[in-house]
Order: sequence, then structure tokens, then C-alpha cells
Amino acid sequence: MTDDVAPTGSTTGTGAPATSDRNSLTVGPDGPILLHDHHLIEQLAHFNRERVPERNVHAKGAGAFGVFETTQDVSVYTKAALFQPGVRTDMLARFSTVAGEQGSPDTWRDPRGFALKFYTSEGNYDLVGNNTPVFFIRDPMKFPHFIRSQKRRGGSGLRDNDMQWDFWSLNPESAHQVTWLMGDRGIPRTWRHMNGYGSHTYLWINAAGERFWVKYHFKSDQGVEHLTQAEADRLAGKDGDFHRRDLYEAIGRGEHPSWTLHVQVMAYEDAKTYRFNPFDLTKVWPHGDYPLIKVGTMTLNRNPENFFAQIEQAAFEPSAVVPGIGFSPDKMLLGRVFAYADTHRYRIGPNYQQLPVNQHRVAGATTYQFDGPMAYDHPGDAPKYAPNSHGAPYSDLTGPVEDRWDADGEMVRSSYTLHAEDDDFGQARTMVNEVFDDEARERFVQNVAGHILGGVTDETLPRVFDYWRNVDPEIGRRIEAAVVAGRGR
Ligand code: HDE
Repeated sequence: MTDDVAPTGSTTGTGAPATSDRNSLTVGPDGPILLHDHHLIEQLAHFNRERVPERNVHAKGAGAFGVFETTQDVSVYTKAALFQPGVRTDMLARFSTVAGEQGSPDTWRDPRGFALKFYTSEGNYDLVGNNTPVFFIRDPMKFPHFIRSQKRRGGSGLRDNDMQWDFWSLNPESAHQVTWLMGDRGIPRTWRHMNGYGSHTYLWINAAGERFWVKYHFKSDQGVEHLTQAEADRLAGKDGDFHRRDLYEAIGRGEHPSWTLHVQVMAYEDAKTYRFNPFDLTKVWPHGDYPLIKVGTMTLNRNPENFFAQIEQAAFEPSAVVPGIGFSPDKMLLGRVFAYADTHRYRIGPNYQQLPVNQHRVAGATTYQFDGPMAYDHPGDAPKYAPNSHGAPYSDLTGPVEDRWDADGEMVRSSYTLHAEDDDFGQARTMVNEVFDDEARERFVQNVAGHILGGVTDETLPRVFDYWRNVDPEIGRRIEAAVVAGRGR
């Protein structure tokens, strides 16, 4: 009985009718496969090349398209086109965990990536933040070490809580972020029920060239809800894609999640004397010092048509800024400004910005980047050099740049200059004692103790108890008691 299914109309990669997607070409029905069955070879060879390297952090995630609308007038602070009153800008958001690989569960305890790409009239603006306003470290030199302590041991290939607590307790500046991580915000109920933050301090410049320091806060209009550790553990086994499924199905039902953007604004001159180092990524600016100023609303209303093309290949980069927005002396931000485009060139290819999901929307733009693998856009025979006498535009600004800040001093390697109230534990103490209520504090103690009981060794343990006693003596006592009790069971 031969297969009598007519060719179903698929094609080869070159567009010619494919003879079969089900049977290889052989000599007689049971004979050898023929080398010139190029359709078979093309199918197998392309299959071997279907994956690109996963993101080495934030590998597990998903996202959606939407729109950002500026509903307030903040032009006194920035001239950026997307932040002018009434302007609506198409955008893409991607949410993710940090340490887990692509197949890891969405509900592991971890910060969540909150990556935004705005396709503005002045070029793409990417704001690549997290669902926490702070981070574990304040110098990019530590980042590879930090991430490796979160991932897998070199020998066993297993994750190891002792590695994590060894790193954290040897880097006390991590205390504020670890307190966030071990609190309720460490496992959002869904991505729709978490806030997003730019985390770093950025620079805004208005039309008069005046400069301001800003921090971004995307407040979930759905509210903030969390999963308990027990709920998260159960979901990790039952549905590893719980958050991805929730976002996709909510948008599919027409339930479009939204976030209201607020910023904190600090006068340029205040940075020098503020009580905290305003560029220290392990610190927040208390809202009492710099209240939230409303800007607009981001709404996600369209699922990707193709996950790989539009989410796996999406390239978010802190270096993608537009006029009216700049960087700050935050060392972590400056490290990231290099690292992301570098990782995209490796992970996706040098022409990643030509992919539709990464392409800017600026008509007639001229860049002096040419050729390279998989070049798709091309400027015909336009000059490939500048200046030129054939009318191709080029830039030649000299003198002070508008997104500048003052810097001087000898070349050093050092930790941050400390401001009046700078230390590693104070803001974690404030969170534990003033932000958490009694129930949240008890959940926090149990989360920390549970994580410590998950493998921290006797060698590391004393330093971990000291770490928490430095945050707050009472919370340190409670954590130690919970660990001792847990060990006794
Ligand atoms: Fe990342 N980070 N990061 N990160 N990060 C990446 O870029 C890096 C940091 C964040 O959905 C990578 O495309 C360095 C802070 C998000 O595609 C990589 C440092 C914050 C995403 C990288 C940091 C983030 C990434 C890996 C220390 C919050 C996912 C894949 C200086 C403010 C974006 C990639 C997406 C991804 C480097 C620290 C957020 C390796 C060097 C702080 C949301 O380039």
C-alpha cells in the first residue's frame, strides 16, 4: 500500500514545490537514500541550526507588543519625543527570570526582567529594567561572578544555595536586593501583577539643555500580587510556563495589562550632596525625598505572531537611547551600555538590528554600518564613507555633548564614594522594619530560612547569620532560630 497523499503544496527553502515532507528518496521502496535528496538534506541540516544561543541570563521569558501613551506634560524635564504630551509610541515588552535556563520554571524565586523597547520617531529607546528598583551589586566587574554563583557548580552541574549565600555574604551591598528577593516580590503571581523599574538613575535633558536625574517606576494597574513559596513550588512542577501562559491568554481574552509610568526627578546639582549616592544601584531614592511624578501609560495589547522571530530574537539594549535621554555615572549602567549590544552580536549576529522586531522606525535614516553576515537592508550605491561630496548625511558635532555630566579626579579602582547615609544594610533594614507588615515579615523569615536550609554549609552559615544581624538584630535572630529549628526537624 503506497502513500497516495497528493503533494500538500509545501516548498523547498528555495520556493520550489517539495515532492514530499514524509518520505525520503530511495532506490526502490526499501533501497538506500540518495545523496541528491536535497530536500531531506535541507530539512535535516536546517533542523540542526534552528537554535540560537539562549540569553545567558534572562533566558526564560516571554513578551507582547503594545503602546505607550504620554498623558502628562513632563516636557519641562525632557525633550524626548516619546515623552511629549499625547504622543503614542508602539512598543515591545519582555518579562523573564534571571538565572534559570530556557526550560526552567517561570515561578522560581528570582528578580523578573522588565525589558521595554519603544519604537519612537527618533529611534528605538530601550529601557531594560527589572521588577525591583535595586540590584545585588554596584560594580559590573562583579557581574559574571554574581551570575555564576546563581547558576551551576562546575563539578556537579547542579545549582547550589551555598554558592549563592557565599557570594551574597561576601558582598554585603547585596543585602537590599536579597531582602527584596526573599520577600513577597520575589515571586510575582503573574507578570501582570508586578511593577517594573528602570532601576538605574538616568539623565533627562529638556529642550533648553537643562539636565535632570531620573528614576523610572512602572506601577502595575492590575495591582501587585505574589505567590507563596509553596504555591510557586507546586506550579513549578505543574506548569513551568505559568507566567508565559497567563500573559498570552490574558491578551488573547482581550484583557490588556497596563502599567502607569511615574518618574522621580532630582535636580542635577542635588546629586553631589544627596544623603545617598544617587548613582548607587543598590539604593532607592526615598519617595519622601523625590515624590513620584506621573508620565503616562503602557498597555500590552498584541501577542507575538511568532515566538522565536519576535521574542527569542528581540534585542533589548540600554545603549539604545534617544535625544533627551542619557546615561548616568552608575557604573552598572555604563557596563550594561557595552554588554547588551555585544551579546546580541554574538547571540543573533552583527546585523541583529535589521530584524523586523529590532528595526527602528525612522524613515530615511543613514547609518555608516554596511555589509556583514545576513545583511538585508542596504543603501544601494550610497557613499560608504563620510564626509563625502555625494550628499549622504553625516554628523560632526564638536564641543560639549548635551547628555554630559561632570567628572574629574585621578584614575582609580575603588568602591563607591560614600554619601552621608550610605551603607550596605540601612535600606534593607527599612524594608524589613517599615515596608513589610507582620505577616510579610514572617513569610520573609521562612523564605530565607528555607533557602538556607536548602544546602548552606556550616562553613558559610555564620557569615550568613552575621549578614542578617547587620540588616537587623531581631530579624537575624529570627532567621537563625528558624534555621536551627529546621535543622532539628
Ligand atoms: Fe542584564 N544582561 N546585565 N541586567 N538584563 C542581559 O543581555 C548585564 C542587569 C536585564 O528580555 C544580557 O540580551 C550586565 C541589571 C534584563 O532580552 C546580558 C550587567 C538589570 C535582561 C546582560 C547586568 C538587568 C538582561 C543577557 C551588570 C536591571 C533581559 C542576554 C553590569 C536593571 C532582556 C541579553 C531581554 C539581559 C548583561 C545587570 C536586566 C548578558 C553586564 C542591573 C531585563 O548582556
